[in-house]
Amino acid sequence: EALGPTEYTGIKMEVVDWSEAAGKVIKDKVGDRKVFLVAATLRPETMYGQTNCFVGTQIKYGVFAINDQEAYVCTYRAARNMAYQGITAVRGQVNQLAEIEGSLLVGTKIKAPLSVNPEVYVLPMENVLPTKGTGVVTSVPSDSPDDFQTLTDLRKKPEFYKIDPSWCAFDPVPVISTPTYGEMTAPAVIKQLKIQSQKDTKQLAEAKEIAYKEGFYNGTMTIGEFKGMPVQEAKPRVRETLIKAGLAFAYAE
Ligand code: A2H
Repeated sequence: EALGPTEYTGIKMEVVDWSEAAGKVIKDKVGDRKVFLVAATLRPETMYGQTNCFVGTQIKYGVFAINDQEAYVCTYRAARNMAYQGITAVRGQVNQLAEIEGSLLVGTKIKAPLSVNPEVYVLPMENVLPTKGTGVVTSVPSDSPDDFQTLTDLRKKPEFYKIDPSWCAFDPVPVISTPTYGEMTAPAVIKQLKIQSQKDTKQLAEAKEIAYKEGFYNGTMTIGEFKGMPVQEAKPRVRETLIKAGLAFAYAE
């Protein structure tokens, strides 16, 4: 664990269409507010390659009023942290409008800021921790081994995971090129370590470490405004672009 706080980027993924189950619980409770699932990421420069978003099916999420215009879906824990980071209208105040289990959010259609796939679906992931970030993970299977393996599992067994195959139809998008792994770092590392499923958590932790270091130190952007730039230089720039556009905010814990 790092010694200082972790500086995440909170990505605002606006709800376009609720799943039927989530709509029943949430629609009447949010007034005229726009609602966003908020994903905490350490890799804002990869947002061009989002293909979906993940929640934990057994995690309890809240819908929190940020102000009169917007509400965020995340864990209570994250909402409380946000209330002390100048993100909510009133400091320290958590205004929960609704509560919902992750399983009911699956199938919701949301916007994916900067992504070549402007709208993506919420899908289940087994290893989402309720104690980290917002409990919502945006999925970039080209560069995150966890995301790639989970997407692979879901595509193999959609009925087991109770999802519509069309929700996981978007293929990984090349975003970053690395000298060792080429344009699809995460799938290459998954293959190298012979990972078979998202249950291979030990090997996935190793894959995550390898892919993260390779992308950060040796990666070059292959898409977007900062195409051709080293990842280390592009990362803060993409983050600023997202924040200035109102599509993201700084979130620390
Ligand atoms: B990262 P750290 Cl492309 N449970 O974002 C499990 N994983 C979570 C989480 C939670 N509650 N909240 C966030 N995360 C994921 C992008 C990404 C990420 C890429 C490559 C690597 C990567 C797209 N997913 O993370 O323990 C989020 O996935 C590897 C470092 O705080 C977040 O960044 O280091 C990362 O884990 C935060 O993990």
